[in-house]
Amino acid sequence: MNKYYEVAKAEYASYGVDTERAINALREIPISVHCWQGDDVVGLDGAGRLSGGIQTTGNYAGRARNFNELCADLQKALSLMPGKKRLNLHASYAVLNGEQVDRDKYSSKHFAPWVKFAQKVGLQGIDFNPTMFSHKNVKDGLTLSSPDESIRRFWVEHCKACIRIAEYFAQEMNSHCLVNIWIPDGYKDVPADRLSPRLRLKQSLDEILSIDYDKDKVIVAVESKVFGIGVESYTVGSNEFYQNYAAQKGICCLLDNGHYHPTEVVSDKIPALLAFYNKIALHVTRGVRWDSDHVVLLEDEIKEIAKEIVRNNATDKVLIGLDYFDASINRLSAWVTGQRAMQRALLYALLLPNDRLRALQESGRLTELMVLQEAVKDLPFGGVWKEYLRREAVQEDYFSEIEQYEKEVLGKR
Ligand code: RNT
Ligand code: ZN
Repeated sequence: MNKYYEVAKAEYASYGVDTERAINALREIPISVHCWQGDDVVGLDGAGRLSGGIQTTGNYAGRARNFNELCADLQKALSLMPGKKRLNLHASYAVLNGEQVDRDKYSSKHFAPWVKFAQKVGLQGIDFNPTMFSHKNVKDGLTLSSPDESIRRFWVEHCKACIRIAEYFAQEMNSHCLVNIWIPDGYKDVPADRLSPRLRLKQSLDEILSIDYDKDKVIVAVESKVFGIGVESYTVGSNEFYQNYAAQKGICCLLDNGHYHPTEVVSDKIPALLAFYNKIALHVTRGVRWDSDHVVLLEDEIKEIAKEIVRNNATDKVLIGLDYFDASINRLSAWVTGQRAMQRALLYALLLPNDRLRALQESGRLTELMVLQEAVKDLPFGGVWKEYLRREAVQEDYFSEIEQYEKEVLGKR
């Protein structure tokens, strides 16, 4: 035990907080680590460049260019991340080995190398995302809502294929697989018809969900968005559209905290949805002025998100995934910094005297509630984090190892 922890433990105990319990709880909360931070969301299936209203900026040296490089980078980054981890894959990371096959025909064999990798490095499960961007069949910016029937069908088939692959992941990993549907569909300028694309999207989703799949193993989610680059005026998959759709069909909503109006917060949406849904999925990101997908840092909103998960005993209900991509700094460092920030936010929330705070609110002692909420901000959180890292057998300093990896591996690419 480190000496900082001794002090922290006693201080927290004086507020009625059990640090041991917090550490043990944190170890059990899985975080799904996105594969796409490693290669600037380019993918392995030949698209070459990113499109669909999302963008990476920067060209820091050492981007992973193939499956082996991505796995090596990911393995290194994962080794520096404490806690339980899952792998969040996009369909564009299919390992095709030269085979001429399009996304509507992808099958489990194209992802078998990822299962092998996930098992080798001890991941808890795999989550999956159909990739409906960076592809020639995104026609006029549309996929599942396209008026071109052959385009719409192609993407429906792609999503069905993804659900089947998800069943395979769930089977092999012995853990559920979240399939998250996000589409870039929308218009740069004022459309003449806002309803028809949504009706087509609804029809497409109905068709996708009509296949027989194991609903305990595969959790299908829909991710809404307010706008994208070049898609500023209208987004087919809006919040209201997907939330109603998910409620009606008994599927899951995925909330990406970069996807709402600037003063709307996901932390407040979590308890709203918990009143209706058994599962909620998250894409944790950090938007700076827009949905910029900056690396997650320990900032206020991430703490609020973590509080809502912890306070509502929803660590099993809220599926936490990361979604950011920074190409301007060392990509491994970006990965680790963001994952650790999420873990720190969760630990911070676990270390609050949540029952006491709630009791103050419920009994209307709001002056005292404010005073206590301010006081706990000064508690020695760092001492508990240090101890957690020690028990997880990862160093506090991850930068030195990454710097060395940069010299030995990334620098030679
Ligand atoms: C885009 C969405 C989507 C993607 C990833 C790559 O705005 O957030 O989730 O970022 O799927
Ligand atoms: Zn997202």
